[in-house]
Amino acid sequence: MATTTGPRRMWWWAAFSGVVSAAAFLATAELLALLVARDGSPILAVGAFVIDIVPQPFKEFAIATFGEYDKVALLVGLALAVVVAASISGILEYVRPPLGVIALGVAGALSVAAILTRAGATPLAWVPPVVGTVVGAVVLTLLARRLRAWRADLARPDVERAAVDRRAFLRIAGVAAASAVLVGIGSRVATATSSSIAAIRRTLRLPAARSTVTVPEGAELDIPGISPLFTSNRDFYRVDTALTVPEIDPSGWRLVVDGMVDRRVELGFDDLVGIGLDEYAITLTCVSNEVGGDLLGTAKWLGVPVRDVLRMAGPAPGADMVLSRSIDGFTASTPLESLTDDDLDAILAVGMNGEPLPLEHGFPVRMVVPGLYGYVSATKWLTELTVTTFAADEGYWTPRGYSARAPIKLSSRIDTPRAGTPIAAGRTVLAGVAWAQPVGVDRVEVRVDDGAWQPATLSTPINGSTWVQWFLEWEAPVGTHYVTVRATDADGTLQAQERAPIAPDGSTGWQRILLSVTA
Ligand SMILES: Nc1nc2c(c(=O)[nH]1)N[C@H]1C(S)=C(S)[C@@H](COP(=O)(O)O)O[C@H]1N2
Ligand SMILES: [Mo]
Repeated sequence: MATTTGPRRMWWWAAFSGVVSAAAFLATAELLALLVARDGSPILAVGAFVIDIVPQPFKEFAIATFGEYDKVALLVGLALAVVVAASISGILEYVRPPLGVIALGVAGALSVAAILTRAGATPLAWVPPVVGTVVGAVVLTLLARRLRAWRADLARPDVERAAVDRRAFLRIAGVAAASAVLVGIGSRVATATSSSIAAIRRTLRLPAARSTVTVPEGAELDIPGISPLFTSNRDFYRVDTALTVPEIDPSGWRLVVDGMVDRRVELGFDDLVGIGLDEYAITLTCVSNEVGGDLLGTAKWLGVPVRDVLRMAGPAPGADMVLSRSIDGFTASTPLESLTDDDLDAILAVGMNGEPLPLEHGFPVRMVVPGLYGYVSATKWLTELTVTTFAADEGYWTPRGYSARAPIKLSSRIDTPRAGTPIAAGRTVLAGVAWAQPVGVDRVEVRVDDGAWQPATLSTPINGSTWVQWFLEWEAPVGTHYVTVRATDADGTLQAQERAPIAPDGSTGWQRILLSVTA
């Protein structure tokens, strides 16, 4: 027995005791976050902090590599870092107490800082990490003490005592590890599923729309594989910096309009919807959409024009920007004129495709502005509109490598056939979507290999702020062929051919796909 438990083995146990203590720390914090302050979860606060500080190229890499799972990847990376750091603290506490406990204390202090510096931190948010640190430190001290006793027995050697101390160590470690896993996972799941806001949203009845979107004849093409004219809420892309979806009770929600205004205005949810709701069809587009990408979608948004709310406050002369703020601290800089223009329906949306906004799309209120990329206009979980100037203020993405102003660039996409899926020779329908908010698409052209540009047939547009569908019939000959698409907007501007990356203000280029046509 004594010979198989040499010093090397003890180091592994020391590292293990560090990991168990860290698990006890995090699980205790999760439990208290569930009971006392939901924003007090160290894992999520540190994750959110990392999202805000990681350099832009790394963020783009993460989105490109993990797509919708970028946040899962972040949490897995964070978990690995925790395991490494915890192992080191376990070894430190074993060889040089109380260095391990000090390391744990530093980790606790860092998570308190990450939690308290979040926008809108609640008063008791420090409780979960502080109590978690204390519990983790107790577990670490107990385990390291047992481990040293066990080592001393082996050195004497006192085989019987060694067996006793070994069993004691394993018992404490086992109980602590098992309870940490159960309590931690249980609390996390309970927190995630016990959202009372989801229930409030389900029972919320919005006032009926005064007007609904009229979909003209021929607006939707019946072609297999083409993007539907309206994107369902379930399929609608999601892009934001929120690691957990903010939970806002509409009955407590307030919108503050302040800054360079004649009078500060504050509205509750009922005040806002009481202004009168109309439905607007608008295609939302993300600046991160690559040529051919799917970070855009069209919805029927139910809401109130932003101009009606701004008019209540009376923007002062000299103002040229509205900084919209989310409860989670995200901000967007939108040109004032895009929000006051009578011909452009910039709205405060409360509904999406016939339902209250889904939680992840900004419940209860978000902005939607035709013609501007989401990051400079489409603030979700909206709480404040500050009338200001581009000279005085900037939005979340501006210091992170993106332009302060960002009109959507006109573009077009091939939905079907899909590149990489072989098709049979003969009659084929090439089809997709094109967008040029807010002026609208005038023409879509398709080229096969180096042939002539052929005009595609367009669906009837709903308005200039929504995408159109297009199709072209093609007799596909056997072989491999390139298919290229490009659009021209209603002002006569041709989609830019030159490839541009998404930063700083949106990608450009014509999408070209390679199709293999078999006999
Ligand atoms: N609060 C908040 N609102 C936000 C963002 C965000 O990170 N936080 N991202 C913006 C970006 S970059 C885009 S493209 C749109 C996406 O909206 P969606 O997730 O509903 O599709 O939301 C915008 N509003
Ligand atoms: Mo975006």
